[in-house]
Amino acid sequence: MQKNSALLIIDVQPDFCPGGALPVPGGDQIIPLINRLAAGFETVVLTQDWHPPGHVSFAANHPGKAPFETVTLPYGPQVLWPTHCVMGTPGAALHPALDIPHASAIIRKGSNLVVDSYSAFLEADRATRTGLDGYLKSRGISHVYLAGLATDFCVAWSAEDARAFGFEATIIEDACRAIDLNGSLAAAWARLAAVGAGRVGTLI
Ligand code: VGL
Ligand code: ZN
Repeated sequence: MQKNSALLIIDVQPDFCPGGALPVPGGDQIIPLINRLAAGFETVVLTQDWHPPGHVSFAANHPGKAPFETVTLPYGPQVLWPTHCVMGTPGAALHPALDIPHASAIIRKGSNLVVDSYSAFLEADRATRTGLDGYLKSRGISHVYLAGLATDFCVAWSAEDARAFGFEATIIEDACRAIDLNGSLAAAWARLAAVGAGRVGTLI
């Protein structure tokens, strides 16, 4: 892969895999492909969804609400999720089957008690940056390839923000899996097409 390209691996964590707290169907199946893809990139960044126990995105913190309902928060609509990726727990670790020793950065997101962060670049208030844009730009990266979980939430939001920050963005579809909640996957692909994000089956 060209030197100006980076692979961004989103939220490949046990809690998003079968047996985890918020399992994405087939979430673990993408790991061998991700390991092979990563070997072809000099710059690889991993993200971890990383929430405090009292996080605003957890249904358990909204009395009377159930997982997968939507509420309105000061920054907009928020899907309520089962409690997942609690910072420091085994479900929030990088998945142990990931084998990417040369990955150069790990971004943890969603640590603010009252703001979610699907995107690897910007929190859901759409204002607070994780710093990833600067990290990539300072290393001369202009094209971001994306893989991981879930296609229609954290991967899609990260790709949209990558475009907003001026990067080319390409989602590697075979290296992602979706939650697909009430049509969220089709909606995500439509938004991604609208911002000029690319979509490939696999690169290898
Ligand atoms: C994610 C729901 C809640 C994701 C994270 O990684 O796509 N989805 N938190
Ligand atoms: Zn989360």
